[in-house]
Amino acid sequence: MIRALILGGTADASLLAAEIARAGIDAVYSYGGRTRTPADQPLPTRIGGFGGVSGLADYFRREGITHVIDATHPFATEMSRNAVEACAETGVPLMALERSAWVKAPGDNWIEIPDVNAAVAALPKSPAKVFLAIGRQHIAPFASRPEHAYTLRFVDPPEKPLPFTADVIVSRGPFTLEGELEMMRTRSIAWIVARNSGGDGARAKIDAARMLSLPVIMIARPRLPERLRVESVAEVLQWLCHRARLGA
Ligand code: 3Y8
Ligand code: NAP
Repeated sequence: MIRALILGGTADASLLAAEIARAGIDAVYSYGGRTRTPADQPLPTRIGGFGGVSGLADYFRREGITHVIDATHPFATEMSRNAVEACAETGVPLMALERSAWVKAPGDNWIEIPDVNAAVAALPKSPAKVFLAIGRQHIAPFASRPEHAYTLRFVDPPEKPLPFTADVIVSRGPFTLEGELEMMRTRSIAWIVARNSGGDGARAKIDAARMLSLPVIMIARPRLPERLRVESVAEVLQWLCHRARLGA
């Protein structure tokens, strides 16, 4: 009998949860507890960390988890690494649902860099209006460049003072091209800092930047350990059904 754990928190994970619920497969959906009101899921849902690799392995045993699907965001590296280790330790099969990175298209003006610190260094020398579309957790390094006028976008309103003066847009996405164009025009945004998340939920800002001929400082994805991975919900379901036929 299959009992799957979905490590979620993305649009793809929500699509997967809907298909798994429709197929009547026994599964649990897991959020990390990063946002105040995460989207409801059509599956039993747990919220919060497991307590590292050992906590995750204990969870598999306690809950009788037979398969794990890591559908977390490409930048949720700690969760993904823990899943690889806990699955190796317990022998529970792991499949990652990971969308492909965005690829620079004709007309894109990207400055591709490896991490947030390199993004700070890539900012222009003269003061500019910069849209930091990288959430809440990793903005502190930009305090070293106070000469710029920043617009931030968070899922929830900030709970504590920001490390630097900035305008904050509170919105959870997914975002539309029209909405991104409107926001960038009314705020006279001249630079965008983004992570190469891939997928459609955050792609609109990249398309808007191209249309407005704005430079994008694009943070590359961190490396993840080797693991089985697919890019579509259908392939995850095929994997689960194949495993069920094997009596896994
Ligand atoms: C808690 C679940 C859906 C899912 C929506 C996707 C699309 C919009 C793009 C911008 C970039 C950013 C951020 C972003 C995107 C989707 C998807 C995606 C980027 C929710 C969600 C959770 C989170 C966590 C949150 C992070 C933050 C990152 C905002 C739910 C809405 C910037 C990533 O305040 C915080 O602590 C927020 C933390 C991790 C990155 C950061 O470091 O701040 N996502 N985002 C999940 C959990 O608790 O397990 O609340 O319902 C999910 C989504 N975020 O229903 O359609 O699928 O990628 N999320 C980035 O790409 O850089 C926004 O603003 O343009
Ligand atoms: P992270 O840094 O990789 O993980 C830090 C710790 O948070 C993990 O070790 C784990 O705690 C807990 N955790 C993370 N995701 C979890 C999940 N789905 N279920 C249970 N515990 C989880 O994670 P993150 O980058 O902060 O992302 C947190 C969540 O937001 C994930 O669900 C991710 O899919 C979603 N998200 C992240 C981004 C992003 O830019 N990082 C973008 C969109 C959505 P323990 O070690 O205690 O188990």
